[in-house]
Amino acid sequence: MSVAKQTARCLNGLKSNVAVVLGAQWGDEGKGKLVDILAEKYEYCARFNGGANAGHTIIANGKKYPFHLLPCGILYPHTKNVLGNGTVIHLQTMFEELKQLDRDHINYKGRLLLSDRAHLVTSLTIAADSKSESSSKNQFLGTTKRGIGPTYASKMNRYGLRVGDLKNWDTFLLKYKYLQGKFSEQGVNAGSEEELQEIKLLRERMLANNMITDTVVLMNEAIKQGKRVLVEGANACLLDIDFGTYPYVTSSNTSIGGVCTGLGIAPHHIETVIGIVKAYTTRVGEGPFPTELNDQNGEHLRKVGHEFGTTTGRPRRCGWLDIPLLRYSHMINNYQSINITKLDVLDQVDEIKIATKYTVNGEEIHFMPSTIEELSQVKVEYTTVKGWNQDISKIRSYDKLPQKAKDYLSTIEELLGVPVSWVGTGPEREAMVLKQ
Ligand code: 2SA
Ligand code: GDP
Ligand code: MG
Repeated sequence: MSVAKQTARCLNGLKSNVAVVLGAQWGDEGKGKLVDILAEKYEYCARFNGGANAGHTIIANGKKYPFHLLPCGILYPHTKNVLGNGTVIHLQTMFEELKQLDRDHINYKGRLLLSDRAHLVTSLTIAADSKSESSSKNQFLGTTKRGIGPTYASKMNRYGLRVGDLKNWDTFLLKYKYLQGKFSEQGVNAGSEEELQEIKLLRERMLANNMITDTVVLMNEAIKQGKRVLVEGANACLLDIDFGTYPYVTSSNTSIGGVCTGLGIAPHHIETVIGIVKAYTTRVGEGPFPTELNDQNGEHLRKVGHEFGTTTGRPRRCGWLDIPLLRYSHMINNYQSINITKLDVLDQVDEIKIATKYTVNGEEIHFMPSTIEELSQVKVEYTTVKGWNQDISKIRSYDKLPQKAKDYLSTIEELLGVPVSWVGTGPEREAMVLKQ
């Protein structure tokens, strides 16, 4: 297939064999919604990173599903849903989420598969996260306190607990106790017989339902057989442990490289990478944010966009769209196209600003600098575009969008050099416009 045809075929993710959906900013762009929409056409939906820190919201059939661990393809009965080796799983949270599926009579038997290489989040790593965030000796990062950092740290330290360890309860017990000792050395005294009993019961359910498997083989066999695989990123590029605003980041590779290491699939299998870009910018937790609005405009975006954490309920910080940040994000992930989400949140904004340039001492810098000290020194230059002052939340086709909204989208395309494929006009599954 020619490169031109390949690109056109893979632009919006509807026809590619392996497509990846990634957050392009600081998270909460609306990844869950596009994953849910695309999953209708895919056989597999796989998470490669993160854990229950993520909050991916789907609004479908009049119901709201705020998923933290379950892949967003799970609502379709034909899909298989995978938590890959790069994820960190708190079993109690996962089974709690499954209760909503039970209530809605969504059968997930045989459709939820956990990598035997994925790591387990326990009360030990959760307690360590909370302790680190509340100690005055530590830098406060504003984590979700879901145990993510300490679980990945235990993995790197090579004493983590893996899902596969659950296959043999005696082995698991030994490893759990060993981990308890390790955390106790760090002054974290957690873990309990009660938790062990909880895990034991959940383990039995998982083994009875063949939920634990070698997902590396599963994914590669699926791809070899031409089955369609949709990959769901959690968190986002600027929260990546390597490429994000370190140390104000999460502890996984949230960007394209994480797909390969977090699922065990080779890069050349990936046909489409779609970046999810909110029509403005938000971030939750600490860390630099060059286009942040600490004024009425920021309040307006938070209120109209319901910008509160899906996992913790924390108010999200809001600001204008930031092109230098997105250019950097695009350099890392090489998006074939982007999905602009929450365009409707700008409906009543008279003048919309877009950050076009960062300068330091009058000199333009083209990308996000690598240190937060440098980032805090950047001056941001903006361009202003007129708002459309019209309710677009019921619009379902690109042609019907107001001209000024189309102009906003074209300005983003030109400044970023990436086509827009999808446009979100409201939170519901149906409120998505296909542009190309
Ligand atoms: P962690 O818990 O160790 O991953 O936190 C480290 C940083 O990563 C940020 N982070 C997030 N940012 C946006 N959304 C996330 N998910 C939730 C949501 C957040 C919530 O969907 O709204 O409910 O508060 C998420 N998860 C992690 C976090 O804020 C830290 O800056
Ligand atoms: P994710 O973590 O990237 O999946 O995003 P979250 O679910 O944390 O946050 C996105 C929020 O915006 C959710 O409440 C979604 O229901 C909502 N949402 C997604 N797309 C749109 C959209 O186009 N318009 C509006 N108004 N809300 C949206
Ligand atoms: Mg979220």
